[in-house]
Amino acid sequence: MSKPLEGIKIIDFTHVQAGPACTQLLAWFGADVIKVERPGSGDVTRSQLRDIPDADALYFTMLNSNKRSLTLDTKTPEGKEVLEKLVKESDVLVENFAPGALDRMGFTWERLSELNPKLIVASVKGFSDGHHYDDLKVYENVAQCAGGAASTTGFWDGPPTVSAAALGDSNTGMHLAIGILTALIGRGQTGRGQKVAVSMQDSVINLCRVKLRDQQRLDRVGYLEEYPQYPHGEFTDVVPRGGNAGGGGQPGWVLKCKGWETDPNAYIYFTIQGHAWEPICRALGKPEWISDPNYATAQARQPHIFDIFATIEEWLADKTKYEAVDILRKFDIPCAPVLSMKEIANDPSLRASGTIVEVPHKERGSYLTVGSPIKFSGLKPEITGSPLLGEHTDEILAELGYSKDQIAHLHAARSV
Ligand code: CAO
Repeated sequence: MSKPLEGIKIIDFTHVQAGPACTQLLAWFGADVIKVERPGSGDVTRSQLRDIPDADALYFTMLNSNKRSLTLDTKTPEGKEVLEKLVKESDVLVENFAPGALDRMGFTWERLSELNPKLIVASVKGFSDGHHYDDLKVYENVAQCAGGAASTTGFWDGPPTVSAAALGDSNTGMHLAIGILTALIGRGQTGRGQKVAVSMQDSVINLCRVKLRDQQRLDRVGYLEEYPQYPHGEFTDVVPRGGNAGGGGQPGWVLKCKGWETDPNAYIYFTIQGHAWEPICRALGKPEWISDPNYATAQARQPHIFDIFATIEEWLADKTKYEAVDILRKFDIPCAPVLSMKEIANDPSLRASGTIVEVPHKERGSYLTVGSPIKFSGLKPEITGSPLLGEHTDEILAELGYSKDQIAHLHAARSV
């Protein structure tokens, strides 16, 4: 099966999570992704949170599959020369260094496009260029706080809360991948590369647009009827934290099932979708609620929505989360069990679809990783293990035209 990005060469000058998540995705779809790493140490995640002494950590292996690794000290003259050769032969350079680091290395946008006018230079930064915080180094949770996610996540009586989902990192990488693919199509039209920049703050804001919707509704009417604060609680002039309430027009909540006292994930998410009210009442054995004016409309239900959830929890008390969903699915009620990472790791459907995959690794043995969440009719991405540090250095240097002696000299000078 041919891969759509075959023939696209990418210099992967990324580290930690935001950049590597982007280039890994492009590698799955066929691009030749060359991860450029500092000799001796490499990407810091190789050694962060190790579970096996001296072997690459899962943090690294799960974000760098399908890539090749080239060690290169781009601060030495020889290292710069290798990078320049690579730039001339590549389609894309992706980086997520601290602001100004690439410029300090001597590889400004002007210099890179002079070396290769067709090159696309793609960057992740914490804040966008010109922003009053554009000098800051940024990690995941910083971006979640700066992008509006933290102020709107959690419970009203608790502090701003960050999500476990990598809204700042992997999400930004996905945005950058879209930018790169767009620039590649643009290059087909103009023959020229361009600079593509995505900030972590902007990427979080993009996912928080429903909260900006709510801010404007709150400004206009002073309350938000789908939040738990309505109608009994207080609203201030900012979007509050809504606990586990649904983000759209459908009230929902995380509800206890059988075993919740000992199992931290014995819960389901239950959504009270307006037009599903009748089947919900039938499923719960409460047919009298269908025509009761206190329950019949969403507006009538909202003042006592938590009493309704409490009644549903009584119904759930003798059912496991799986049994409950099996009953509710027959009534077309949108719901799902709250799944632990252990359950996700062992889920046969996720294994069958290639979303959770086991891949071999030269040092670790096999490990689990997340495969492509994007499914195609004409492409089944094959996930391979991540490269060892510098595993492909000699091979890549030879492809660039370096002789065996020259490669030996680069090693001796510690430039690769
Ligand atoms: N050869 C020589 N030098 C190299 C090199 C190589 N192959 N690779 C990196 N370096 C150098 C850089 O040039 C930089 O040098 P200077 O500081 O002298 O310019 C230095 O290594 C450190 O780079 P850095 O500042 O990017 O790394 P850091 O660990 O201090 O900061 C991070 C990490 C992530 C906070 C920062 O890179 C950043 O803010 N990136 C942008 C936002 C981002 O992507 N954050 C998400 C990270 S995922 O959670």
